[in-house]
Formats: sequence, structure tokens, C-alpha cells
Amino acid sequence: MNTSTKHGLAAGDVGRPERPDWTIDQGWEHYTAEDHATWKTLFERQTKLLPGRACDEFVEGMRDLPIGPDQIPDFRRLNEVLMQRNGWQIVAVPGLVPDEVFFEHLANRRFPSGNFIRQPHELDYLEEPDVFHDVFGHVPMLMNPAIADFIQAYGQGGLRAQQLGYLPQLARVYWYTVEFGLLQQGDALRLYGAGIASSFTESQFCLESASPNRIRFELERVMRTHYRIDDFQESYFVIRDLDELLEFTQIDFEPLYQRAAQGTEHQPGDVLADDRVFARGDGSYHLAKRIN
Ligand code: HBI
Ligand code: FE
Repeated sequence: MNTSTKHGLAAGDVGRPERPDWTIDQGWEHYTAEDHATWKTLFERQTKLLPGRACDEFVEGMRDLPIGPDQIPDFRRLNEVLMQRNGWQIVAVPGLVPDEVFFEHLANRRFPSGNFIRQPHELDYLEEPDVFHDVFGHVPMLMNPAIADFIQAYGQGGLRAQQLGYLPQLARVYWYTVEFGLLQQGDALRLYGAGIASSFTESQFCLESASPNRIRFELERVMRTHYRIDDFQESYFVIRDLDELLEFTQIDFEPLYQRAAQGTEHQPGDVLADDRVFARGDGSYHLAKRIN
């Protein structure tokens, strides 16, 4: 299906890449006024929500980057700042890329970002990561040295996990940290995961709703836990601070993978006897959906 429209850039035709690493030009000049307007709508409503919800490191990363309301950021300008900060860069891709390609980029400190932006009728939900999710959600966190090294290690570990047959176990760690992670900040919980930082509805749900569980992050526990890709999470996992992610890069995951893959798997909403629970969810959100 060709989803190109009157808009300059749309998700689509991800079938045959022209370059083996799947990168394309961002094509910044091709964004239309409507594309930039969509960015502005998303940027402004999200920026209002994040004080007090996003962790301080997210806010600082955003502050130091050339990201603002008026235009979709130009990757060339983002890269000047990021490269200088810690050697990361953003590369444009047309949408989801194969796992090996994704890992290879991350292992080399290149973050693949969708170049297209969602359509005005799909502001709150889309299946493939677009430039708003990737740039607004991920790039501020990439300015942080701990996240920067953790995501590189994920790229390196991804290739290895795949060879060992443990990719599902590793992907759960990424999902419950980089995408949907919470952390402790003082007495409160804050979000740092890009999937929630870039979501209008879930950035509120993950911290304020009575529905989800908020559970202390433990590596092996998370490796056993399925996640939802089609709706809000039923459980969020909480790390002590971003430096905890750095500690994970020092651990050999293989024995954990083995134990996790052999033992029981957990459903997204499960709470276990030895979990350290910050908030036990009442499950009301997903329950109501099942009944109705
Ligand atoms: N491709 N562009 C893009 N972005 C992702 O987040 C991504 C991907 N390909 C594979 C993938 N994520 C995950 O399935 C792996 O992390 C396992
Ligand atoms: Fe993402």
C-alpha cells in the first residue's frame, strides 16, 4: 500500500530499502505546513503535561536541544548537539526496521528515527514510531550519559540475544525501561520511558491512574513478563535512578536469560508475592474494557 498523500512524508512502502542499513534522508524540506502544525499541536500539549511527571533528566535534555514547537526538528541540527554531547546521532528511517538493523545502529550510537509524522486524525495512537515519538520521546533521554550507554549496550546485547534465542527476554527489558520506564525521584515517581513521555494519555495514566501496578524493577522478573503493545500497560516497573541502567550494562545477561526462559512467565498485570510494590493497581481500566 502506498500511503503517500498530499503530505510530503508519510509512513509507507517500507518493503525494499535502497540502503542496506535502511537509512533515508530526513527530507526536512519536504515537510508541509500541515506536518509542522501537527508537530506543534503534539509538542504544546505534551510540554504542558511533563513538568512534575517527566524526570529532571528528560527536562534538562529537552532544554539543551534545538527542539521547539514551531517546526519538526532538523536532524542535522539535533546531531550537532548530540554528537558533541556524547557521540550519538539520529538517522532517518521510513518506519520500523528489522531487529538486526535496529541493533546494528544502536550498537554504533545511531538512533533510528521515523522521518514521517502522524496524520491529524491519529494524534493519540499509531502503530509505527514517527518523528514525534522518536525525537520528542527518545532524543532528550539520549542526552543523558547513562541512557546513552544503556541503549548502545542494548544494541550490542540484541545481536547476541538473537543468536542465543533469547530476544523476547531482552526485548522485555527494553520495553519496561527505555519505552515505559518509571523512576524514583525524591519521594515521587517520574517517567523516563519514551513511549509514555510522548503519549498525551499514557503520561497521565502511568502516574495518576489507580489502574496499573507500579512495581520495583528486577531484571529477571521483567525478562519473564509479557507486555501489551496495543494499549496502556497494566504494570510499570520502577528503577532507583538512571545510573541503575548503567549497572545492568556490567552484568552478563546469559544466566538470567536461561533462568527466565525456563521458569514461569508472567502476564502483564500479574503481581507476585516477592514483588516490591509501590502501588498495587485495581486493574479497573483493562477490566472495564474486557466487560464492555
Ligand atoms: N525499528 N525504527 C525502529 N524503532 C524501533 O523501536 C524498533 C525497530 N525495529 C525493531 C524494534 N524496535 C524492536 O522490536 C527491537 O527492539 C526488539
Ligand atoms: Fe520508541
